Amino acid sequence: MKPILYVGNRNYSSWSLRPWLVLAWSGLDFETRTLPLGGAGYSHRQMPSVLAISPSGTVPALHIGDDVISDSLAISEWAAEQVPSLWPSAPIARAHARSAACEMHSGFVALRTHLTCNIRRRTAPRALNEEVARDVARIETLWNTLRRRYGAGGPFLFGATPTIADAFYTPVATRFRTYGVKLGEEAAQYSETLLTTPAFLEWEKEAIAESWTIPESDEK
Ligand SMILES: N[C@@H](CCC(=O)N[C@@H](CS)C(=O)NCC(=O)O)C(=O)O
Repeated sequence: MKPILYVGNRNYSSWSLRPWLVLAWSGLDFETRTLPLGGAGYSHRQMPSVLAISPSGTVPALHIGDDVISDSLAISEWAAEQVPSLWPSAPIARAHARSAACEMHSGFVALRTHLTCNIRRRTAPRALNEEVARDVARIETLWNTLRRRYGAGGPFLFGATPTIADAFYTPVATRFRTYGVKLGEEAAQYSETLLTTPAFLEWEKEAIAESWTIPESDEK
């Protein structure tokens, strides 16, 4: 039986998009099942429909036979064990890629709180508070530093092939687009690369077609 990746609403669930891209890029065979988030228990990790498939109360969750892996980075690492090109091959580049993915996984709280993921939404550019502006500046610096050092061979952070680090920053690129965040030329070009991979375009198409809404997220 092929692994099943449970994801949240494609429009809103940035954590779901990350390992879904990784699995799509890996070429591994997997099935995707979508659970609408929102309503009773949501944001407290107590939604009955999510708890039924993920003991942490969160999606994404990957079912591999009877095993459940319920964290975006752990799912991505599981894929990379089978498809090592999901990380760069040189050890120091790989360490930088892991560090970039982990910085996203454990940080950028202001960006995540104030510019929530909403793939199909477009707002007028807004003033960013100091903390969000600091997150945006840090992300631009990180992207440009990695692209200049490792990206000469292609459009991704580490060159021609997308890695887990690129997957982890794709939802960030959607937030910059949604809220009209102005980027420098290099970062804008990289952001556009993330938003035009065939896998992201497939996800986006489904996000646009979804009828479930989370009104709080559409009004922020
Ligand atoms: N650290 C987890 C975070 C997962 C997460 O927060 N998922 C959200 C959806 S994007 C969720 O399931 N929320 C349900 C809830 O909070 O009730 C990961 O990386 O997978």
